Amino acid sequence: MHHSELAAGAAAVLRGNDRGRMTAAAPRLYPHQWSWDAAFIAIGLAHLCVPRAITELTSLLAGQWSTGMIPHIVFGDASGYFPGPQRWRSQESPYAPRGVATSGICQPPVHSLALAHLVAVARRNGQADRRTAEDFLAASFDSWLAWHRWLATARDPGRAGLLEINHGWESGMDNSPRWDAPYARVHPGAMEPFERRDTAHVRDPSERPSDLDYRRYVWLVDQLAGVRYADDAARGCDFRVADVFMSAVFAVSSEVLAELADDLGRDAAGTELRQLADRFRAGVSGTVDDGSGLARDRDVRTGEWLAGETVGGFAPLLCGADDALVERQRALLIGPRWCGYPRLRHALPPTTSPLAPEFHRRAYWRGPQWPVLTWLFCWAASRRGDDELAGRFREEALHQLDDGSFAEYYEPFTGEPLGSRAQSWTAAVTLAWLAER
Ligand code: 9WN
Repeated sequence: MHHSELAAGAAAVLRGNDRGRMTAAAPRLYPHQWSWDAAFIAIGLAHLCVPRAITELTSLLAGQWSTGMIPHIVFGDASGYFPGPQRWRSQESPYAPRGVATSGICQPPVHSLALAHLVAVARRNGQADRRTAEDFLAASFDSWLAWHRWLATARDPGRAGLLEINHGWESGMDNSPRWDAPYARVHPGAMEPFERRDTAHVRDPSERPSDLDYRRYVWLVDQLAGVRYADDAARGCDFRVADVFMSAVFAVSSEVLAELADDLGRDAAGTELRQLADRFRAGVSGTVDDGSGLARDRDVRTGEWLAGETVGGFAPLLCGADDALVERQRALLIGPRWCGYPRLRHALPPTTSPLAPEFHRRAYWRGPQWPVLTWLFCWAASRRGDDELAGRFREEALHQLDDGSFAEYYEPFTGEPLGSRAQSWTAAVTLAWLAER
């Protein structure tokens, strides 16, 4: 497909999923606004219309809690997603915003990347776009800062430089093998019955998490809602894991927010954010297993390290680390256990190594390739000056996207599109890649 056609297709997906002030993450499967999706969507929208990209982030911030938390879902009017507002019961929490229905957990804090991206695009455009974006940056800065402060305190109580999550959904990688051991210790008891809606929207249910997975997910939602999402009480729920990938996102995102603080002359905030970046970068590096060279999550409830060959292990490549570690991880990522695995249709990071026993070529976060993750690795490579790798991933990703379906994820051996079609963040990163060429 010609690149202008691909760009037109991506723009049409974002227009089609536009619900006025928010973009549905996907037309049927995810008909509301998701937190990290919204950030990637704003990155794509910046190339179409800077004010609309700002509206996306403004709508997300309307869901921010008084603690600073940005919830993982801000609900729109659509029905058909489970768990919806009635199950989350966010309005029973004293910290939730009034009049906006949200979930009660969060997702990886990629938002500063979106903010920086849209400010850069707007500055290149100049004139009205520049003014609008700079005004938005100044007006919203304290909200993003509050989000980072909340993560650094409520989610890293021991100041270990690692963020703790209360639900696999917070990682954004729901059924990744990363969470198999901690989920195996979650034993749902009697609970209010529910009906899954997700499996109605995909062709093959084996692409989605299992029913037992879902019982666990909903069990945790009920537990967290039961304590009204109070941070201290939530720490006692059945799942509590230090998430190394989210911590890496936080480190680099804090660094990017610090650069935006410099722009605004917010020196004290800049210093504080750089300290967070340092603390979390060190936290991430400290999890690396010498044998495998991969970073590891840790089950906070048992103290157990969660080793496994998943893409989360490349957290140091996202946030930066000492040269030797970056070199080692780079070689590993392009090597035969990962992108260089000979049966891959596209040499892009699979979510689990094809050589790992947990690998499953069609099952969601257990093997398929996700364009949005490729984009993150690409972004990180160009940030550290590795244009060779960034360019290689970008071109390979554009080949993968050439079918024009803008799928949620792709079968790594055949390139078959899987999950939702017309997934907003897939379209958004396509636009960002095309704009770079
Ligand atoms: C639960 C919206 C979201 C993404 C997540 C992805 C999936 C939701 C679900 O969809 O999660 O939050 O219902 O499966 O795992 O990363 O943000 O695209």
